[in-house]
Amino acid sequence: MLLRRTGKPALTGVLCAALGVAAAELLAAATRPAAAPLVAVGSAVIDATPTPVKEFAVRNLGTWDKPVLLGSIGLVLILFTAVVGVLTVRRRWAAIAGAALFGLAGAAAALSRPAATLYDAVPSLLGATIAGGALLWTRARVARPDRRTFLRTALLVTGGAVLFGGAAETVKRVRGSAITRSRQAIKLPAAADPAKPLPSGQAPGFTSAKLYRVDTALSLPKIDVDTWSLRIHGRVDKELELSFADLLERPLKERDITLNCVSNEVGGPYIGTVRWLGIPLAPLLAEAGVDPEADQLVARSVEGMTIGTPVATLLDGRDAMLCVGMNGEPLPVEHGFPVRMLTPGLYGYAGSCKWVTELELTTFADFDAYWVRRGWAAQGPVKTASRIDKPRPFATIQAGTTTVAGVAWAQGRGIRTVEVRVDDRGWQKAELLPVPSSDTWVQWRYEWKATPGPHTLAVRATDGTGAVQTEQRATPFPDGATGWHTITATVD
Ligand SMILES: Nc1nc2c(c(=O)[nH]1)N[C@H]1C(S)=C(S)[C@@H](COP(=O)(O)O)O[C@H]1N2
Ligand SMILES: [Mo]
Repeated sequence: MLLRRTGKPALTGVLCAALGVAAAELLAAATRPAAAPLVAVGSAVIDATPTPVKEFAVRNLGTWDKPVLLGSIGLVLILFTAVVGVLTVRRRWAAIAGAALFGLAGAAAALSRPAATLYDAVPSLLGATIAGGALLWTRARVARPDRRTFLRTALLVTGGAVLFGGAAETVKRVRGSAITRSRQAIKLPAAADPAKPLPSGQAPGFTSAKLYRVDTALSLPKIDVDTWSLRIHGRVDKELELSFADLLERPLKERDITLNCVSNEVGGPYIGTVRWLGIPLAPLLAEAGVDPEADQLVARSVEGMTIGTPVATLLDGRDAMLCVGMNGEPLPVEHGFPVRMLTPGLYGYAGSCKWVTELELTTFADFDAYWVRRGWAAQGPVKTASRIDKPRPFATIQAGTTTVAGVAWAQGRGIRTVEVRVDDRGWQKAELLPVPSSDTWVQWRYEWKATPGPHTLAVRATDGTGAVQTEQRATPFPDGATGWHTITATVD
């Protein structure tokens, strides 16, 4: 009974909201993608999410974190608009109040985005006006007992929503494929300073075609290379502004470098080695003339991420660069197309801003970057770590000699030794496979004479300075996980 009385108005509320959202999405897609309300609300929620919840999401949802977030927002939206639909039957003002709340939330979210302009409120406000108008228009029809009228009304609103939504989707598609085409058309010059050929004797997987992805971008920034530019400013003698073509005129460097995320748990997957092509940063900074007092370089991306890197790490001779290529191709969109920063030896959040458009020279005292404001360490040097990849945790393996294998990393310092421990027997040296430089992980292997029964395997690395990886367990927050990766396996 209750369901019958509330079902129709609830559905109508949801449909009218869908119509408004679709209209707002269409206007934004056609004029300013950054103003699209759904992504704006999602991004605002991400920014406001407390660090422990974010950590939990990255840990337990992996790359599903974004679909789960959008799904949850959708669910809240459906519940809210269903209630507004039901209230509207009784009171006309419920439609107006509901729509206003709805529009203001979207507008506030859009305006809270780092690169927002006043216009960004417009799509949400327009969408809310349409949703509110539709609610008032359907109000009398929904109240009537006859089924035909309701059906016709619902179909009309649904049709409008599908039409607007479809058009918005098409506009986004067209823009996306234009970016894909312009990316494919880019001819990257050969590196003046090419990567050394990889030393022979590596196992498969030393470098890979794909890299893990971690970022806060709910929709990938679609950047037009022809209008993109990089501004180097702040505490410099001379501001520089470079186009993509300007960058490509400079000598390029190609390197195999391991990148990893500070959020990676011990044994976790957020690490990978790929071949990067980029413009060395130190000469650019020399050209701009960095104020000796400026100890922080803040990289800003088009969607408003800020990543702060110690200037000293960019000038100490390591291969810090502005990358334009990955694995012989222009950067993939999800890895920062057209240009990202890369600072070997620092976790991604502290040195590798994707979709970068600004480099500002400042100080750590004057500016806290995005993750620092959320409690993460201001500087993010990579900690020495190691991982067992084979056998897999809880695997059942055959008795006899079996190869235990994995990786170890301490970018910049390099890995001197890796040791494996089986149960409580002592540490045994593993064999290290060759590496091109200290900026990549090292593959290791250990021949284990596996005897029947359950076994516990642990690994630890010693870096190039002689420091042994600590056993002390630490969570990823605030400056990177520590502890020995330990797995159990059963031998038949
Ligand atoms: N613009 C932007 N750059 C970013 C991030 C981001 O959220 N936005 N995340 C950083 C983090 S935390 C990491 S670990 C690396 C991941 O780079 P990848 O996704 O190319 O592997 O990008 C860094 N650069
Ligand atoms: Mo990260």
